[in-house]
Amino acid sequence: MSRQRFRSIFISDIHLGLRDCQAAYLLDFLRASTCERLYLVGDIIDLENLERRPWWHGDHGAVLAEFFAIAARGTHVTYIPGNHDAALRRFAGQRFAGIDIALEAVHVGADGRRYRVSHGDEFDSGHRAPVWLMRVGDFLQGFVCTANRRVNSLLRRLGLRYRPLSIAIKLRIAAARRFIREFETRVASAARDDGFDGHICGHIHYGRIENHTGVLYLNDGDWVEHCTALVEHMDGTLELLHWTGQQRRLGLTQALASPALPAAA
Ligand SMILES: [Mn+2]
Repeated sequence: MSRQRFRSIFISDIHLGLRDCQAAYLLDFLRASTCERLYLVGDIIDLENLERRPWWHGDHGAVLAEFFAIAARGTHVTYIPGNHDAALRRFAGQRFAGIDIALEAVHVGADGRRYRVSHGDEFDSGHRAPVWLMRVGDFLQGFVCTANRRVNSLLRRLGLRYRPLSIAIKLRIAAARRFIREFETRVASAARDDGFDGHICGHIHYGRIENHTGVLYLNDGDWVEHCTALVEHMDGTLELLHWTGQQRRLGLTQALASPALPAAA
């Protein structure tokens, strides 16, 4: 099988060690692609969950082995820990088996655009939700994941394609829409203040490419519910891919042709 070549691949929120991690789809994507630069944009291993509920699956180890194999083939691999693998942040600046650990990175696209790359939890709103509300949120998230798993195993048995349930649910909840919009705005305005052309992050499990008046907000999504990766083509075009079995372009995917943006000042 010939692999699809990308200049860069950005993936995050894989949550290895969490039952709902879609490791098999991710393995399929990694084995079908090659790239010059691979950015692991946080929440790769869910150390936080592993501490509470130790659980592991062979596919999850295979994903880690694949990352090391990719680095060994000469791809620059950068691992930017997120809040669920924050324990790895203390190794920032070090290199393990060809994988560089960093708190954030600057990616220069083939078209010369400069993107800040970070997990994104630093943009969480300062207002903390009450603990009881966070518990309800955790419960709902678990419920959506379980429902997602059941609906999709049914779809698979019927020979239909994987459908991320939670995108549909989140988009129908006004509070979720507001949360996503406010997060995006904080990320994009910080990128503008610091003179970047865009910011590439993950964290909120909602893949998206959005132009905030000349500054790009790019979220690579997750591999728990949506199975999305942000890829940079050889000409610098960025695209959000949905990968479950066969490659699909998600409804919300936008390929962004280089001339579409005004040059950043
Ligand atoms: Mn996160």
